[in-house]
Amino acid sequence: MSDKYTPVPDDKFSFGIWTVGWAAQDVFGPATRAPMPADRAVHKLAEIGAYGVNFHDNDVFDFDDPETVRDAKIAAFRKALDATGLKVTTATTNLFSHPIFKDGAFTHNDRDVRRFALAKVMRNLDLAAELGAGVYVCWGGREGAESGGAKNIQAALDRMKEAFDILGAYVTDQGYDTRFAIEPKPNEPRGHILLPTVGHALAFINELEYSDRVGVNPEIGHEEMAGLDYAAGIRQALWHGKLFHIDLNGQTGPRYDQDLRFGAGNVGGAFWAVDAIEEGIANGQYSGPIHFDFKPPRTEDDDGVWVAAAACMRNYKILRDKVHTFRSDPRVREALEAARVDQLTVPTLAKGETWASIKDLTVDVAGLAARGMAFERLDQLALEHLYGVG
Ligand SMILES: [Mn+2]
Repeated sequence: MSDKYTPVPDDKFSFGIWTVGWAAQDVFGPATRAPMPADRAVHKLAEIGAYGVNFHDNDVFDFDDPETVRDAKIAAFRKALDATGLKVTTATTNLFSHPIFKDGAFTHNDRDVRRFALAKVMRNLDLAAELGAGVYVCWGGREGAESGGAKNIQAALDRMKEAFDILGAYVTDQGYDTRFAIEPKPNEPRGHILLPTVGHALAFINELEYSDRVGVNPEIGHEEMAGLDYAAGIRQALWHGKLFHIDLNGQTGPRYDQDLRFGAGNVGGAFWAVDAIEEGIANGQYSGPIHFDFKPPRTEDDDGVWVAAAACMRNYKILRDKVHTFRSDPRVREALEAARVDQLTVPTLAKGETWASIKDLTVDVAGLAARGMAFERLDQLALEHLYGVG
């Protein structure tokens, strides 16, 4: 059955190979599903209407595969891409699974590990460029600590900057047009992770030598784990011109990283996230894929994996529809005006004015203080569109 919510490649939906490929091992028990070769994930994703994929080096080949095995697995991956027409939108490095990375990669206390980690990234940057990935995601999952004395945070930030400066020089020297997208997360697997939120990452990027090449990849679950509003994070990243990629999934408040399918969990948050992303696309500020980084729950078999993956795309299209009808509803336009939302785009000083123009200003304090903002009417209209009665 297909309807207007059936995904098509023009929707630019993409998935991490590791999402549908997750065998569902967790802290409390082993895998409940069989391992999935990358080429099978590519074929199945194409079948359900995806446009592209993102991969870690070790989603395609194992950490310790000999060269010949590595090459054969890359060839199978490439063959599946060619056969399906799926694009490689994004790539990334696994710097967190192998025990060598137990204290991180770019900020491991052991210098030998840091040097090895950078070599591993450079090698996969070559593959990413070969396969056409424009964005290279950097999730520093193990860059952090469980205890205060274990990590010199200032030195760790020096080393993190050094790593991005080295990688910026590498892609520049190779002539790649690669852009890096830092993915913030507050905790898990480490007790505290460096660059825990979009805001921390944006401030850090300002200190980098190749800062033009570095932006952010905000994930719904990660921001919500920190108790933050994802849509506001997306909008601030857009404001800085730094939204290079997005990781969509579902989360229910601050708890472990749930990685639910997109649209599950905080449904209202998902609505406003789509609103922010669609505005970024319409304004030409975001042109990347609509990317999903979720994990089919451990309860699901192979069928359940594809049900959940298809639902991510379907839910995005359903919410996109609802956002568009919300924004074009004349009652919403009236409500926005009543809430004076448009007035915020008017500069506080008029042309030619300075601070002196307002220093001795008097206003009707009681009158202004008494004016209601009419936000409840506006938000109720949003909810009614979301509930399907708008
Ligand atoms: Mn996550």
